[in-house]
Amino acid sequence: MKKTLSLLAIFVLSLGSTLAQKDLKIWFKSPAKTWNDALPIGNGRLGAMIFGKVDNELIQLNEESIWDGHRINDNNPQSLAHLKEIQNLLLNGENNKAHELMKKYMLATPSNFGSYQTLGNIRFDFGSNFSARNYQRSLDLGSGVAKVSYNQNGVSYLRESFASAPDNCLVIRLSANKGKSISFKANLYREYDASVSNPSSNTLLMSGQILATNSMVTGEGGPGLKFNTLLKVINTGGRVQTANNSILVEGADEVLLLVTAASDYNLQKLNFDRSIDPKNKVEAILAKASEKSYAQLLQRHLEEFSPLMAKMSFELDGEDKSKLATDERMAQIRKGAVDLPLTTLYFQYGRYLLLSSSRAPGILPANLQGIWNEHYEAPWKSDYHTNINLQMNYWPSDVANISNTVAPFVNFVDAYREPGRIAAQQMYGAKGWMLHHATNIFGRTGIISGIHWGTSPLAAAWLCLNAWEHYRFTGNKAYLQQQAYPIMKEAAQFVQDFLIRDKNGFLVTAPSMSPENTFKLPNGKSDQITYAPTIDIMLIQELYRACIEAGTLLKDDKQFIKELNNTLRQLPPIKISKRTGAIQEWIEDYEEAEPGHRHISHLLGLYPANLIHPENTNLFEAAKKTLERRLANGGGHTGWSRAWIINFYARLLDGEKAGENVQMLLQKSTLDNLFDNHPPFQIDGNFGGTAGIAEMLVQSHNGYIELLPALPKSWSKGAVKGLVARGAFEVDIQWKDNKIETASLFSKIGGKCKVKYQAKTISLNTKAGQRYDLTKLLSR
Ligand code: FUC
Repeated sequence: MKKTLSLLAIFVLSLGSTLAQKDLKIWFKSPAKTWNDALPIGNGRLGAMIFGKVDNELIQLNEESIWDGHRINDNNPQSLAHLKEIQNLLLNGENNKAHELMKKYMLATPSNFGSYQTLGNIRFDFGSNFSARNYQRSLDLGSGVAKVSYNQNGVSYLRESFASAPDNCLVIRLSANKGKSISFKANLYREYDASVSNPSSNTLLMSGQILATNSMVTGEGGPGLKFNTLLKVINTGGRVQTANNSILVEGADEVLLLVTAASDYNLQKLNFDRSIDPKNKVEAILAKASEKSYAQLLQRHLEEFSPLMAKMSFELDGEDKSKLATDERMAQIRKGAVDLPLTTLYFQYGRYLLLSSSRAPGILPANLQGIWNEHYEAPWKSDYHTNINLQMNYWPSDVANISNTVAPFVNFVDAYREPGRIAAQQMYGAKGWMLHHATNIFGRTGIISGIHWGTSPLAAAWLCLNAWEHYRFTGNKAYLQQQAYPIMKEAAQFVQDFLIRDKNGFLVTAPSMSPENTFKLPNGKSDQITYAPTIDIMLIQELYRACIEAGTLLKDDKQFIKELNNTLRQLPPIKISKRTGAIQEWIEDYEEAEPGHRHISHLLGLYPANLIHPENTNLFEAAKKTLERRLANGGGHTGWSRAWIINFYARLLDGEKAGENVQMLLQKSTLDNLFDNHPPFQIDGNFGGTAGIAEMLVQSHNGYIELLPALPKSWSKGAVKGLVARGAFEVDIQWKDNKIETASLFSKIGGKCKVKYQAKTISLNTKAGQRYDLTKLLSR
C-alpha cells in the first residue's frame, strides 16, 4: 500500500531536540589491573589510556602517527613479467603452481613492515601510604571526561582528564577538597628511541626518533619518524620543581597538566618530512593552551565534543543496572544475563570511540586499535587491514550520525592513490590505483606477510565503497565531485585493466582470493589463490554501479560509463553452491577447508553492498544458508566477524538472530571496558557492532527508508533519535510492544524519499530543514 504525500509538512517539531540518554557512563570500583581495563580518551590525534591507580597512576599515551618505518616502494619488481604465466596457471586449475610463482615473484619486498607504537607513559608517584576509600573511576561518554575519585586520609581527591580537540592536547586536573593536599612526582617514559629533558621548572620534554634498531621492531632500519611530547604542569599553591627529568609537586591545592605530542609525519608525502619541526609544534600548542584556565579548556572541549555525541540518543527498556559497575554488568552478561541498557551504552561507546580516534585535528584514520596501543610491536602492527577491518571501522560513521569521522579516512585513501598508481603499473601493468590486504602510513601497497593472506587486489575498490556511501548519506555533491568520484573512478580504471578473459568468456580477476579462506582442490591439496572469487565479482558490481551513478550525475565522460556497463555484462554470475545451497565462495564450487571461517566475504553483496536483498529471493535464501553454515561450524569467533554477522542478519530482516548475535558479541567478544576483543583487543568489532545495531533500527540502502526492519522481540520498548538514512534524513523512532508509537523524519537537504514500516510505504517530498511526523501516516 502506497500513499503519496506531496508537500504536507505535517508537524515541524523542535529542531535538534536531543533526549539525554541516562546510561552513558562506564565506571569501575577499582583501578585498572591491565591496559585492557583502562579508560580510553582521544581527540582524533592524541589518545590516552587512564588506569586510575591511586598511588602509581599510569597514563599511557598515543599519537596517531608514531609508526616504525618510512616510505618505500615495496611492489615486487618481478611481478609484471610473471603475471601472465600465473594467470594462465590459475585459469587452467593449477592453483598450487601459481601460488608458488607468486611467492617468488609477487610478494612485497620487504614482505613485512613495522608497527604503530605507543608514544610512552606518564607515570605518577603520589608517595602515599594511606589506603583509599570510596574509590571510583568513570568515563562519561557524553562529555568525554574521565574521572578518578577517592578519599585518602580524610581528603577527597579528584582527577579529571579529557582530550581536547580545540586545544589539541590532553588536559588532566588533580584537585582535592582540602588545600595543600596534592604532592607527587611525575615523569614521561618511553622504553625505546627517546630521551626526556626539563626545558623549564614545570615542563618535561620527550624527544624521540624511531630508529627501528631494536630487535622487537621489524622496520626497514635506519632513522625514522621524529617526535616530541611536551608535558606542562601548572600548579595552584605549593611548589613545582624538576629533578632528574621528573617533576616534583609539593603541597599544591590544585594541579593542571597539559600534554601534547607531534611528529614530522606528512600525510601528503606518506612519509616523514624534515621540514616539519615537532618541537616547535608542541611548544606552540601548549603555549596557547596554557593561557586558558581549566574551566575554559573544559568549556571549549565540551562545546566541541558534547554536541557530536548528543546527535544521537538510544534507549531500550530493561532493568536499570547503572548502579552496578560496568565490569559487574559484564560479568553478568558473560553468565548469560541480558542487559539491554548496556547494549545502548555499547552502541554509544562505538560512536565515542570513533569520534575519539578519527576526527580533526587527527589526519589518520582509526587503525586496528583505533588510536590506542600500548605496544612497540602491536598485534598485526595495529595497522590498516583493508580486506574488511578498515572498511568496518567506518560502517557506523554516517548511519550513527558521526559523519565528521569520515574525513581522516577519505583523505588517507585519497593520499594512497599516488603509491596505488605505482602499484597498479608496476605489478599489473594497469592504469588506476590499487593496494592489497594491509598497509601502514608509509604508502605500502604490496602483498605483505604472505601470498595466502595478502592477495586482495581489489582492496582499494572496497575502500571506495565507504567513500561512496558517505556521499549517499550526506548528498554532498561537492565532496562527490572533488574527492569520492576521482578515487572511485581510478579504482575502477584499475579493475578494467586488471580483468582478463576466462575459458568461458567471462571477465575475471586473477590472481585473487576470498580473504584468508582456504579451499580444497580436486587433487586433494588445498590453496587460497584462485581467479574471480565471489567477493571480487560483488566488489566490481557494486563499485561500477556506484561509478555509473556518480559519473552520470556529474556528467562525466560517457565513454567511460559505457565501458563499465559493458564489463558488468561480462562478469561471471554470483552462484549458489549445488553442494550446500549457500552462496558459492569461489569460481569453482570448492569445499572449504574451514567452513566456520571468520571471513564471510562472499556475503559482501548482502552487507555492506546491496546485491542480495529480499527481492532477489534465491540469493537472499542462499545468503541465509551461508550464514547458518558458517555459524554451525564455529563462525563468528572473532569480534569483528560477530559484528559483521549482526549486520548480515539485520539485512536479512531477522531481528531475532541479529539480537542473538549482539548478545554474543557482548558475551564473548567484549572486554570489561567495552573494548572489542578479537581476541586480543581490536576495535573493528566495536565499530561493526555499532553499525549492526543501527542497521537493526533503520535501513536505507534499497531505495526506501525502512523503520525497525530487524527489531528483536526482546527489544519491545525503546526510543532512538538521530539515526541517519541515505539522502541526509535524520530518523527518530519511539516504540512500545514492538510497534512504533511515534516516528519522525528530519530532512537536512530536502528531496524525495519513501518510508517503509512493515507492510506500509509512504512517499514524501521534503523540504530542507523540516521535520515530518510519520506516526499517523504509518499507522493508517
Ligand atoms: C584479518 C583477520 C584477522 C585479524 C587481522 C587484523 O587478517 O582475518 O582475524 O582481524 O585481519
